[in-house]
Amino acid sequence: IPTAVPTSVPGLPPVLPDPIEKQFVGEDGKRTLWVVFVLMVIASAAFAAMSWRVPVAKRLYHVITTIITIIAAISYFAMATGHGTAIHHIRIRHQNDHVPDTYTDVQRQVFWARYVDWSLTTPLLLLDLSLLAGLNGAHMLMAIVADVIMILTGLFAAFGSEGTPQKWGWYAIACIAYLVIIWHLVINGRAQAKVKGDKVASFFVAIAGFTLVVWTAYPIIWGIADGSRKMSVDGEIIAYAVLDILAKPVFGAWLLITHARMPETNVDLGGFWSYGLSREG
Ligand code: RET
Repeated sequence: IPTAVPTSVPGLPPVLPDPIEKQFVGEDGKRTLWVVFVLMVIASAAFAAMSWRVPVAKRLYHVITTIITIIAAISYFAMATGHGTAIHHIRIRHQNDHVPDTYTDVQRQVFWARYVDWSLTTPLLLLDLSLLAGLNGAHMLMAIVADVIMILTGLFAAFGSEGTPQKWGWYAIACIAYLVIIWHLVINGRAQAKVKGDKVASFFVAIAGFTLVVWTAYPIIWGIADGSRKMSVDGEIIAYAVLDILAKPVFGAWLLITHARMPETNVDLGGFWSYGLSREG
């Protein structure tokens, strides 16, 4: 049976053969996205309910933490329904010794909705930690700006071209920004937390240590999945799902429950936060 060979029609773009490899989301990935969406909704409702048990003046961590899981829920809804995703075309070059190089064309699905989520939620997670430590405004702002740079350059890396300095260049910049964040948490955060007393200091070391371990897994997963393409799209979804649950609902529950038991963790923001409260009586 003769096979049809795509030919170019004069005046139209050339017809290319089908890309050799398609890396798209499968059933397991989709199911995982829906499960995490539901968990994020439940966490948001639980954190909101916890906030109603304390006076408005003491709801700062509750508000920040609830916003974090609400944003994650929205992002997971988008991804589960097939939004917030783009197809990234990659041409992988195979270097051969004696014959000309060959190429594999790959289409991989990249969920950019994650980066929108992370660019909003990771600064809020850092805000939670900075307030807990009692970090000053200058250090807080630097850590948060480094964080936004890390996520945006990570997004550029995810869509960077293979075989050029682009992809790994952006990745390197993102990693440097991440080191700035670690510096602020480990050096400045710890020093400031000590000023708030031993109890807050040891809680800060525990929860910031947990944060560093979980956060550091993200660039590792990225390197395996998006960097060297050694993990399927479903594998990537499942890995990030586990990390997201640890970084948001588990982190949030730990922070809010400890906050309820440890009055030393209170933050007094004064003016803005208490504006209007005195009139309510
Ligand atoms: C990227 C790739 C580029 C290099 C680095 C990264 C770090 C990402 C991190 C993400 C944390 C996300 C969290 C989400 C909340 O649920 C962008 C993967 C360093 C640290 C905590």
